[in-house]
Amino acid sequence: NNSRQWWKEAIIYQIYPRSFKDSNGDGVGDLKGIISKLDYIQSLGVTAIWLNPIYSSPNDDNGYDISDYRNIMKDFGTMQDFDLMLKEMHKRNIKLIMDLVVNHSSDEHEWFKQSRSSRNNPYRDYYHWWPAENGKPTPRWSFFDVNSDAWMYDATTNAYYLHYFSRKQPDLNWENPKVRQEVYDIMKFWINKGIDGFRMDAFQFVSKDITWPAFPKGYEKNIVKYYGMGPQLHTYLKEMNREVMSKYKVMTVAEGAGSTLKDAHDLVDHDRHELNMAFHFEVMDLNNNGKGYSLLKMKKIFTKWDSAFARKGWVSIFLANHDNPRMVSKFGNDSPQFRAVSSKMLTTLIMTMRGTPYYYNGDELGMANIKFDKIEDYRDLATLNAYKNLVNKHGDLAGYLKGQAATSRDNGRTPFQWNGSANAGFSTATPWLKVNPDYKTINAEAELKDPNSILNYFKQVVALRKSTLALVYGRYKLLDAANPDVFSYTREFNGEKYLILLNFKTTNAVAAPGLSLTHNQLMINNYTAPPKMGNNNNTIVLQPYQAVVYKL
Ligand code: TEU
Repeated sequence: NNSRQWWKEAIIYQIYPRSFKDSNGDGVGDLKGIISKLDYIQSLGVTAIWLNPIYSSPNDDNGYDISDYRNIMKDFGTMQDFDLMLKEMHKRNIKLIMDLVVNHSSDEHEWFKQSRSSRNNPYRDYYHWWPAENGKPTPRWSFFDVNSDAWMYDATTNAYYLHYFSRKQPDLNWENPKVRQEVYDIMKFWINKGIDGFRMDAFQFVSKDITWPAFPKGYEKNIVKYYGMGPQLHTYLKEMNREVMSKYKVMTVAEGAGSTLKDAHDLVDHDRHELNMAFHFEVMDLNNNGKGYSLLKMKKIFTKWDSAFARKGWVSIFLANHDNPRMVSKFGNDSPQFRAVSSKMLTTLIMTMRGTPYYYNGDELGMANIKFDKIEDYRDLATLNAYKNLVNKHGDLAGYLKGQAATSRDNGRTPFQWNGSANAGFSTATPWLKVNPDYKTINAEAELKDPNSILNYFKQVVALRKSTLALVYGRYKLLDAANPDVFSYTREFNGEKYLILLNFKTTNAVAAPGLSLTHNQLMINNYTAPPKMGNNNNTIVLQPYQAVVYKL
């Protein structure tokens, strides 16, 4: 696993384009906005960008419902803007990873319009249809549908179509070789433009058992087990690898890694010729109700995944993305007292684990959850449809809103906070989603000026990661495993060794890594004063959320 690859050494910055920077005053971020901020992104030290979907879309799910895979969404600009953006990124040695959303298309895609028009249309088999004269199809649960029903009746041809996500996101039929060829052609189209990789959206769901077996009661609580890793998934991936990845220099990362370590392994074992790496969600599943989590569990999960991939395969390391609340609110502490230190501590974790770090835009400022209290403020269809569902069922709306304030995806999607001027400098118009009112103090301009800011700390840790192969490839070893407050580990490579100590608590905590700690070089510290030694040279007293990296 020490074979050097750019995508292992990369530090990937995720941009949510809708919320990054609006250049034309319509309240929505766009490609020209991104171009105008490339110097900022370069100054962070990151080496690649993963961009959420920018293709033509009616935006039922903010671009995850694509109506034309070879065009740019009107809100975001033009293909010329794209070409310029890519050129400007490459000029700065920043690679571009695009989202590939092919489990489903938009219902406004030409394929679907054809497909739904008649039962013998040549595009009929591009999607999954169930003739209504055969009765109701086997129930399937939908992530986003108001009724949670993934089968939508369509009167035109008296049939149901399948949509795991919203009813405007019909699932493509991967059993159809023509569909797969279409996808490979789309991939080649973007590769020929010069992009460097794909993040494969919901890809673990593409292969379905089209005998539609019934699932046991409550299966939707364990959806990846039932929807993930369908019978033909690996066959399709091998075919895609043959047709596309083996012929071009392009990296691929799967969103989702199945439900077992073996599933994940099978996706990214390089001898199997499928994908390069995968995002697993076990860490993200912690605190998914906003009520807290156990550090001991987190340590176990990171350690388990690291050991499973120590010899072969590669994973992504991340604590946030556009489908989650803000990193500092979910895993740290967004109170005024601890927001900065806990953000920095979490950043240190991401940048010192083995695996490619993916860092979500705005987290370098310590952006926090907006915590809306009214349904009117939300834009995410996931929140809105679940709310409607509850209204229909006369459920507990107040309780639901309280939960969403901590967990909704919109928490992670509020506009990027550039400066203290109106709308945080994101746009001259009213933004599509409210700006977090904390922008007066939490913004890029203010933080650039403050040497102790979260932003400047982020740059420092990124620089260390970039210049330290041990932090990329080095062997990971958990120390002081039973310590409920402190996460301690070493990374070791070619005779170089680093010790990382992270306090996850709001109080002082004692780290006991079991190493002699004299004469070590302190490389990173999120406090100004060096940490205090304990009673002997084997322990260190860490302040609340303190993070330190030593070179041993
Ligand atoms: O999300 C797919 C999705 O359902 C996962 O986040 C899922 O929760 C996880 O794999 C379970 O472990 C992707 C996009 O990231 C999201 O923004 C889209 O809404 C969705 O696909 C539909 O395209």
